[in-house]
Amino acid sequence: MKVKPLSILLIPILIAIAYQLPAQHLSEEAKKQQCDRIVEACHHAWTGYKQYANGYDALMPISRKGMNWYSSSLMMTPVDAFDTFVLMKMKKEAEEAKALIFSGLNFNRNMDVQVFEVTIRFLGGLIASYELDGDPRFLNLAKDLGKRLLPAFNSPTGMPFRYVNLVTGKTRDALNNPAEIGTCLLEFGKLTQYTGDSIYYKTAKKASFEVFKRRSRIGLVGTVIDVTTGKWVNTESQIGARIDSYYEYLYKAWLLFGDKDCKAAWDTSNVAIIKYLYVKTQKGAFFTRVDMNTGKETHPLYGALDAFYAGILTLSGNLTLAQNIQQGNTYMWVKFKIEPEEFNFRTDSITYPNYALRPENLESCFYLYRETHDEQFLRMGKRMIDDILSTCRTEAGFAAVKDVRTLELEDSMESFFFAETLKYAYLIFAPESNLDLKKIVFTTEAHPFKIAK
Ligand code: DMJ
Repeated sequence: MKVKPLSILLIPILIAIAYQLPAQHLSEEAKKQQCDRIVEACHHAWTGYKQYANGYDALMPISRKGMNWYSSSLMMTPVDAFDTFVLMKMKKEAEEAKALIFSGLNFNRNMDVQVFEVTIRFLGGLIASYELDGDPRFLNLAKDLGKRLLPAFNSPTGMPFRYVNLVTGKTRDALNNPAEIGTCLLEFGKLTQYTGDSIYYKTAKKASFEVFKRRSRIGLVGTVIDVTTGKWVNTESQIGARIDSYYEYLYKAWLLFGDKDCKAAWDTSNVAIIKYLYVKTQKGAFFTRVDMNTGKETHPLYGALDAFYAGILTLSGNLTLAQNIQQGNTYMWVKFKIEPEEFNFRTDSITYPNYALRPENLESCFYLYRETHDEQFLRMGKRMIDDILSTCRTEAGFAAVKDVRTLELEDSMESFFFAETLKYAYLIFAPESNLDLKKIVFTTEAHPFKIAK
C-alpha cells in the first residue's frame, strides 16, 4: 500500500477549517439526493429551453427567448447536452435532444463559424454521442463537419484561422491564440480513427506543435499569435482564457491516443508553468500572468477559467500542487460567494465580475474526489452547487451572474452549462460505476471520448 505524505492528507482539512465547509459525513443516501437535485436542475433547464427556445442554439433564461450564434441555428444546446442526458439516465430528454438534432442540424450553411467553439461543442458532442448511443447519424454529421473545418488550417504556418465558412472554406481572422489553435487534437484524432484518414490528426498535431515550437527560451507561450507570420502579437503568458485548453489537450492526447510527442510537450510546458506562473499564498495557490520571454509578472490575475488546472494536474499525477490550487479555487469561490471571471489574488479585488455558469472549479473538484476519495471535495462540490442552484435559477432555466458582488443575473445560459457544469456536478456524487475514468477521456467541453483498446 502506498502511504501518502502528511502534507497531502492535511491540505483538505486546512481548506475545510479556513473556509468553514461543514465537515459532516455524506452518506450514500445523501449522495443520491445530490444526484437527484442535479437531475431536477437539468430537467428544469431543458424544459425552459424546449418551451421558449426549442430549436435555437441557446435559451435566454431571463427574457425567455431563443438565440442563435450565427444566421441560423446549429442546435448547439441539444448537441452539447445529449451525452449529459445519457450519463444522467434522462431517457426522455435524450430522445427529445436527438429528435431535434436530426430534424434540424445541417452544416451545409453559408456562414462563418468560429473553428474552436464549433470543434469543442459540435464535433466533440457528436462524436461522444455516437460512442454512447451508437446511432451512425451522429458520426455522419461529425464527419461532414470535420471536412468543412479543414480549410481553416490553410495558412502559411498550418495554424488555423479563427473563422471558416462552412460552405466556401473561406477563412478570416489571422490573429489567433494557443487555445483556439491547439484544442482540436482529440476531436480530429477521433475523426482519423473513424474515417481512417490521417489528415485530421496530422493537421491538428501540426497546428499544436507550431505553437509549441514558438515557445520562449524559458518554455512559455503567449496569448495572441498571427497565424500567417507565426509571430507573437501578445506575449503575456498565463493558463486562463485563450491558452488553457492548448495545454489540456497536450496531456489528454497522450491519455487518449498514447501520443508520446504530446506527453513530452506537456511535460516541458508544465515545468515552465510551475516555475514561472505558480504562486503559493496563504489563501491557496494561484497562477499569475507573466511575460513569456522574461518570466516577469505582468498582472497577478486569476479566475474561473484558470481553475481547471487543478484537474489536469490531478490526472497527470501531481496531487500536492493540485490540492494547493484547489485550495485557491475554493478561496476564490467562497470569498466572493460565487467565483468571478477574474480577480487580483494579491489584493482580492475583482477585475471581471461575472460568473458565466462555468464548470472548471467543479471539474477540478470531480477529479480530486475521484483520485483521493476525500470527502472534503464532496463538500466543496456541494457548496458550489448549492450556490449555483440558489442564485442562478430563473423561471425558465439558469442564468449567468452579471456581477458576483450584487448577484444581478445576466440573460445567458451557455450550452456548456449542460455539457459540463451539470455533468461534473452530477458525477462528483454519482457512483463511480457510472463512468470509468480509465476507459474515457473528457474533452475540454466534457464530452467523454472512449480510449481505444
Ligand atoms: C467551455 O466551452 C470549455 O471548457 C472551454 O475550454 C473553456 N470555456 C468553456 C467553459 O467555461
